[in-house]
Amino acid sequence: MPANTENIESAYRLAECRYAEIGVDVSAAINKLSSVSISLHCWQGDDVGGFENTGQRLGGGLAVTGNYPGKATTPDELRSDVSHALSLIPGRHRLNLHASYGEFAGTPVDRNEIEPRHFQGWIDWAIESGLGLDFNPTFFAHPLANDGLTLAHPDRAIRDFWIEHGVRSRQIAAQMGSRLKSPCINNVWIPDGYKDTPADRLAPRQRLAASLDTLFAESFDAAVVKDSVECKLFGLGSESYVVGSHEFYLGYAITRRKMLCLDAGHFHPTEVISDKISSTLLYLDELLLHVSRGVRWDSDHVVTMTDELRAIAQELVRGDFLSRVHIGLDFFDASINRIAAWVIGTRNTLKALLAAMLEPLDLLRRAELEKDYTTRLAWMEELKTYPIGAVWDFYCLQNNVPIGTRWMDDVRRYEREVLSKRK
Ligand code: RNT
Ligand code: ZN
Repeated sequence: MPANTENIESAYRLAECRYAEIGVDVSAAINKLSSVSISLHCWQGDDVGGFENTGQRLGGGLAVTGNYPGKATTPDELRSDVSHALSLIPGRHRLNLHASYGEFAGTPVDRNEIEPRHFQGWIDWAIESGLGLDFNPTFFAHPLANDGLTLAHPDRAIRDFWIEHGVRSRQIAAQMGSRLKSPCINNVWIPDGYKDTPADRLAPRQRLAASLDTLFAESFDAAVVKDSVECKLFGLGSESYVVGSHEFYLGYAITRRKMLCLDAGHFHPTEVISDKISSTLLYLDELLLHVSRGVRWDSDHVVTMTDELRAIAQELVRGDFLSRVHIGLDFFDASINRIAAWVIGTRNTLKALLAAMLEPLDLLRRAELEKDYTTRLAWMEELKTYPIGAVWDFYCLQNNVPIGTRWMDDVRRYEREVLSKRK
């Protein structure tokens, strides 16, 4: 049977009946899904390269592997690639930019010199495309970050350089938020740490807290910019100690009323962020998620439909947290078509949210309260093969984006016509 409009609609009607039987309103779920915006990370499009053109290595414990042809090398190419990816994803979303993606027109502009005007092209394009923007200061891929320390550096002049970068980044984020009339989340992640066992674990953390307090001193309306801080367990070259650990930033975010960013790839391999959402939201107003996938030593594989992705989505829906949790993506894979990577990761994230929105919550909660864990388990397992795909296909149809893997036809055409012509 072909996946034409008629068949997709009738599969949807059947699915609607199956869900209605267990008290789930499918059209309400679809409505809810359409209100979720995912922030696509610009850096999947060019292997975290940016447009400073200084020839600086990536560093900061980040590594991108693969040499798939056709990566974006200019802001216009990256915008065109993001637009292409967005055209294959249902819903209205956002773009998450790094400071190193400014438009510097060939003149070197150091990190402590960036200004809103260097991001005017992105702002104009976002207005035109109806997208929100998010932002990140870039504390890596720079000579003053090559020894693996930035805001926690023992040298005051180097700390001040990076503080100034953070201050300017917030001003740029504020400009984005006010021009786009949608708060811009400015997320601070720094690579600071040590490869081997430190002699002093305390002083770098004291310096980091002080640097952050200076960086955040200027106050902005939460309607234009929201600050977030991202923790990490370890990185390449910071295996033994990371200054900005989970405890560090949890404490910082609670006492300074900042948003905490939980990256799914930044914890021990059996530790999951899905279990941290309900706890941290008891003490924080909002969270930012970096939806990613850790694989062994890497924290940034393309997001697939894992148990953890589904659990994250379930937490957001079950706890009614969608208005307090901002969903960003964070992965970089240079071994596959980069646009496909965005499409796969974003569609999966939306699909996982849809699956969570289709849960018969009353039924599951009742079983749990009645200590009927047998029923709870039986239903949780059964739901995994409920007709989620039929609802997803219908949602794609409704949103005028390709059904199933048909989006691959568009990606292949774009690859032939655009990507393969790039040097
Ligand atoms: C690094 C953090 C951070 C980066 C981006 C590029 O481990 O996850 O979010 O991935 O800033
Ligand atoms: Zn991250």
